[in-house]
Amino acid sequence: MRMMKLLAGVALASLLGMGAAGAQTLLRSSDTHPDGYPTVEGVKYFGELVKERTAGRYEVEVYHSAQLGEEKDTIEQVRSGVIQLNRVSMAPFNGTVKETIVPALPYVFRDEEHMHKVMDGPVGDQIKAAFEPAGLVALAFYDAGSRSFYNSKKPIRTVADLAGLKFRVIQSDIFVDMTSALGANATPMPYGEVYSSIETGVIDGAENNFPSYDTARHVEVAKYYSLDQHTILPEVFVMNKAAFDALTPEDQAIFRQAAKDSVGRQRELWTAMTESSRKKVEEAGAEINEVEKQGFIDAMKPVYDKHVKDDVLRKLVEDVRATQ
Ligand code: GTR
Repeated sequence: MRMMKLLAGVALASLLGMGAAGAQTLLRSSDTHPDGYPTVEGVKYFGELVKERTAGRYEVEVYHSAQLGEEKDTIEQVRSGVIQLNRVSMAPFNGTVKETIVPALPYVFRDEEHMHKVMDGPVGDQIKAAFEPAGLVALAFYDAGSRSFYNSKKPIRTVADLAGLKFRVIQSDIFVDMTSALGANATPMPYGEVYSSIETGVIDGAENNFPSYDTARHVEVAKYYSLDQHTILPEVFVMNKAAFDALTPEDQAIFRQAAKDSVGRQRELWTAMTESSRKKVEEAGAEINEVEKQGFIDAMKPVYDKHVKDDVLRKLVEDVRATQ
């Protein structure tokens, strides 16, 4: 109800062309994370740059903390133009923008530096371009570190330890298949339902990076965090394509450059928060352990066989591997 009211207000404000003080056009962006989270701050910085470089003709407002809804819903909102901008994970796009499958594959990147080289280069450009048929312009990729499993029952050290455990996974078939390939059960569900689902025992745990594990307070209900680091999947910052196409070529260049400039800021904040969140969760009682990683890597072959299923994807995976 609260969300419906908010959305009605948003739609009305767009119709009236209302903006914040002095700005002619107000652009709305969604984020599931709380204020201060590196992705929220990255988009806010983008907004500051856009405002400055367009002499206040455009202003960006970030609706953080899932005020506009869960990621799947806000993706529909930005595709249909109810909101103009959105910062989300790439996992929920795996079914609609097939190129996003590649960075979501388990252990496809050797480390975060490798991921940066790939996503800042031609492979990243090809993945960005693939968003256009879905009605979106991908403006930037932001860091999200690596995702690992955490649960309320026990430390996971080998693949065998996962047997029978139930995990919430992000909403993507790849994550479901990855978890099944490891012998555990996967339930895709919205991020906002994870805490209570672990608390009530509907699931045993979930998978995420340290800043999400920390800010969503999942550490309170699942204290065993096992560093299997199955994916190093970046986030994506998108804009509704019709809204982007309506900009003058000069403004389009300003938007693209501002997004590019926000990446450095987001990455710095990300590195700092990964460290501070890790400390915070340890203080809150998290037990963090290493895993026997090769076993996890070896178990992933069926995920590649099933999802890397055409020449475009096969070539992209080869290009990722060949990136030094
Ligand atoms: C976080 C990501 C969010 C959201 C969340 C999830 O790491 O930043 O955008 O996708 O994971 O698991 O739903």
